[in-house]
Amino acid sequence: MQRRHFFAGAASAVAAAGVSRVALAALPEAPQQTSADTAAPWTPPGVTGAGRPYQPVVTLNGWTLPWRMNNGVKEFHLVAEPVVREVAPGFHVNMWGYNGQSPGPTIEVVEGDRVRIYVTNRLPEHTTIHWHGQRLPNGMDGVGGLNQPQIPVGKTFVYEFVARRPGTFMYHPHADEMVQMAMGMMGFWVTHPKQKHPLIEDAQRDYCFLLNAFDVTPGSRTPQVNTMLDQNIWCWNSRVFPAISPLVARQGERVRVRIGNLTMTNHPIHIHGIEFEVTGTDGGPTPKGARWPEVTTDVAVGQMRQIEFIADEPGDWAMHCHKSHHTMGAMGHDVPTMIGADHRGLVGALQRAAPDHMVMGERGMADMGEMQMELPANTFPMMTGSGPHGPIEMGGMFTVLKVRADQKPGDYSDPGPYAQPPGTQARLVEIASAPEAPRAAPRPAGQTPEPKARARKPTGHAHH
Ligand SMILES: [Cu+2]
Repeated sequence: MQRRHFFAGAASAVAAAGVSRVALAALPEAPQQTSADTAAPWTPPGVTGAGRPYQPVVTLNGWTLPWRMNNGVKEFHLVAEPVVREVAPGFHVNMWGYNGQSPGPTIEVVEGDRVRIYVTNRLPEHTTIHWHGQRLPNGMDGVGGLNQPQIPVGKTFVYEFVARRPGTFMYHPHADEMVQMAMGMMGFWVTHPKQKHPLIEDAQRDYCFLLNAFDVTPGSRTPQVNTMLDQNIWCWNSRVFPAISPLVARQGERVRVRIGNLTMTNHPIHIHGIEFEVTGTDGGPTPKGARWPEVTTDVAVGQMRQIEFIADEPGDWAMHCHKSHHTMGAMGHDVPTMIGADHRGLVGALQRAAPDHMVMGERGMADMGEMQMELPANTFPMMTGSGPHGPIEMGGMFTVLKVRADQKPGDYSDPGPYAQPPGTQARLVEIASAPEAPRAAPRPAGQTPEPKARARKPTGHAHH
């Protein structure tokens, strides 16, 4: 219900009315998703168990768009529209997306499929869709102005092409891109191989998500669309930890994770506990001789990486972007570093002048993980999430890979915290008194002068 409140008054109401019910009746249904939970993998109608031609993908905190078959063509219907996305429980952001959500639903097809996609524009401005990475006729590539006229407000365009190569792709507008992507318009596309492919292994779990980011001023609900790099909400599929679903696997399974980056900066994606290989990109499957073991892979802007590993180590393994600012919620970037500052005696005076003043950061920022600080309404805290051993102090591009021996095949439910075998956890060491660590002898005062930094400019002028 909430998603209708946004922009309800003006443009979108007009836009929605512009698409007549009669015209839409001939089109495939445009299913809507209101939940931000991870949906179960979608099975085509009439297909059961082993009859399914592929292992379906699971979109983290997303869903797969159902299609209908029309004379041998798979028909889809995307509706570009304003949505309200639950980025974390209690934190809602006004976005633009598709069929009720940002990101839009994942499109999942098989190599060789003829695909027809209707795109209805219920945004307050024109749009298009570009099918990133696909081989297709030039007129289907979706760059507004170059390949096609823009899709006007209230109108429906149709795209049609054959999914010519298997792989990992995405879709997004190529119209007012800076605004439309900053507002959350994007989606995933997976094309499964038609038959056994020498470079594509069978995986028992196949996850996908997009890296995206927003700049939402604390207390507000609509992203700042002109921000280039200083976003404060770092998401996987428009969700932040602890609201990102875990990746679950049964011990010994081959797990594939497909990741696409539609932010304005790169993200080194790191998984603990296993080694993986990059088995494909948006350019196709990676030749076997060009694969090597990694625990972190950088996903640059506009790139997709498909990684695979055997989940052979049971446990709860962190999986996150390795840029530490990207595993945090909204923070004031202008907060001075207070480590080592002694606030004693200052608090009373400061609070008389500014009753809300709070002393923080003099021991580091970890206290933020458990601080019950009053925040403006609809504001995501800087550090959050807790585990069986306390606050996790993360808040953005972070989730957990959960590997269990007893997880049922095909069961994606969260098995809860990992029960570590007794004696296998780092523990407190009880010692009577800490032994002095050997230290370098202090330098006698005045004996060795501090070296002066000396830099020479190319002009030859020396600077001290
Ligand atoms: Cu990052």
